[in-house]
Amino acid sequence: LDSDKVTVLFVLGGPGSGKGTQSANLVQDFGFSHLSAGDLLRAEQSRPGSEVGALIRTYIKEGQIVPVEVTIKLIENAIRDVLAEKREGEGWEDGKGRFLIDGFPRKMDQALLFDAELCQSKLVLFMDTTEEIMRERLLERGKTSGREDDNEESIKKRFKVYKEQTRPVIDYYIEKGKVATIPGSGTIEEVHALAKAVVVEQVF
Ligand code: UP5
Ligand code: MG
Repeated sequence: LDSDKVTVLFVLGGPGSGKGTQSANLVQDFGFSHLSAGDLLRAEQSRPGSEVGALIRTYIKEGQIVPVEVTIKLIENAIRDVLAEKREGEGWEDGKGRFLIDGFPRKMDQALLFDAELCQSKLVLFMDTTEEIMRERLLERGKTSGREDDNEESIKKRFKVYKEQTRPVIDYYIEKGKVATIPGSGTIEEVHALAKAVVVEQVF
């Protein structure tokens, strides 16, 4: 990807930290294209004829991270689809594609591959809150979400994988000076205001 034409922000944080919610808010504010790695995987899982659907399902239920080749391909395709569509139509005012990638990279191999083969992200928004709050939110959502991983057992596994595999990715980007930590325990509106201010200050 041509980094003059594409700006990528990652949105990271634990399960239920508000990545999806705040990404949607930032799309409203700034017109990013929002790509949720989890949503792309869930869509691929239920696509008839998918060769990796069954594999994705097992990984998600177990809270494990789907092999990097699968996920990075889905993200790359989604980015290319958006770029192709924008070029045909009106496009962005300055010709730049701006992407918010939520829930990825969540393991070091993903981060290294994306940085080396696709592009360097401009900023990482780290949604920071406590495990207690995240658990409460996920169990509440689980009453209606239909997500196969919104149950006590899967949530426990997701937290473990987050601590062991995703925190090191956040630390890696902290070392590169790319991380803005957003306190994520307040109301959706409060967290939104904090996230919006960071993007205004550091991206535009
Ligand atoms: N909510 C949000 N903010 C709130 C607030 N401030 N106050 C009160 N409530 C708030 O929010 C979760 C819930 O909390 C919602 O009901 C929301 O209304 C409420 P959400 O914004 O959805 O949080 P998010 O961080 O997006 O939580 P999510 O459950 O999506 O996080 P995960 O990281 O667990 O899920 P994801 O979809 O990214 O990944 C799922 C699985 O896919 C992974 O476990 C893994 O198995 C697989 N995966 C990969 O293998 N590779 C990848 O690269 C990505 C995913
Ligand atoms: Mg999400």
